[in-house]
Amino acid sequence: GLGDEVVMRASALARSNIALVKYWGKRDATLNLPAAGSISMTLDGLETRTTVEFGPWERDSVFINDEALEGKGLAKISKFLDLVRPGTLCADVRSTNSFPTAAGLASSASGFAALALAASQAAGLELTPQELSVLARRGSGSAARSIVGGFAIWHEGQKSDGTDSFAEELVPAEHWDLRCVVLVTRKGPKDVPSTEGMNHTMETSPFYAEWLNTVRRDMDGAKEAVFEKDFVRLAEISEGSCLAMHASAMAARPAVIYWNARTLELIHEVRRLRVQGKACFFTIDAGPHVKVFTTAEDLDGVKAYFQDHPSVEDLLVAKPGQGAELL
Ligand code: 2P0
Repeated sequence: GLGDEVVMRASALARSNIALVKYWGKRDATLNLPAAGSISMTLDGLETRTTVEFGPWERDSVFINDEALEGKGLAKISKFLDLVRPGTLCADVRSTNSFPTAAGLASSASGFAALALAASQAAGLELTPQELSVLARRGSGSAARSIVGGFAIWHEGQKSDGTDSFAEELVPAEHWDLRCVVLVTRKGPKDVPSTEGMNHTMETSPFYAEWLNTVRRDMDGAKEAVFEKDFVRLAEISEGSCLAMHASAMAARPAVIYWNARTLELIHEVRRLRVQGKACFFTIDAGPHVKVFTTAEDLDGVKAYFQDHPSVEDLLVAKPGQGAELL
């Protein structure tokens, strides 16, 4: 009867994350199963808020920062929504990012994590945290990690159905007061999308198998470094993982080169700053921006060093953040 009607609507918040041991390649592109595990820190303040409502409409509509999504972007969300959609209902999705899209920070991690939580809740599903991470993974691999707060490990998993490839919290945000200083090097042309970049690397790079070997070696060390708050060890492993990932991409044919001249300049600056005694290391994702990890103690020094640097267009600071939450 009328009294039974429920509003199929929910809102969720999720934060972006940055990998310390990188994800670069899929063993199953349909289920988004990674070729290896990865480890990340969830970022406070870099947030996506998403509201999903299901209703008897003709088609899904999606607005990101008040702009209607069309074409391939919309098709990707619709396909994702099919995983939780009640019957033939369609969805109205409204999503906003707290961070500038032009900063070149991945919004797919926070975006699909928030969408997975809001859409599953709106559909009346009660998923466990693991199931939620598996669902977010179907949207974007790195989104599996944004379900979790603090420091996350995304398990490679063994099964072909993907049910054991989810992220879980290694330690909560409060465990280690690290800071991530994002150095934006430019607001320029679009990069090769990471899905494309990793598939192409996997298919053509002579270094791809060796890249995977580095991940398998780095996972345990990074885990221990996080548990023990061993900054020097995490710095070595994380920079090594980043450079090995980029080396494998650069060796693809044709090459996938995400860096610009400023990226390389800033890599050297981080190394100089470290020689001067500041706790810092860099990491770089599928774009030209440089993320500098440091301690709460050395944050001011690192910020001051890069604030007015000619290779830095913009600078953002994040600390460890919480996992995805309902609003
Ligand atoms: C990471 N990146 O571990 C790596 C390092 C970028 C470089 O995860 O194809 O958007 O949607 O699963 O998660 C970005 O890739 O790729 C990413 P899909 P995703 O953070």
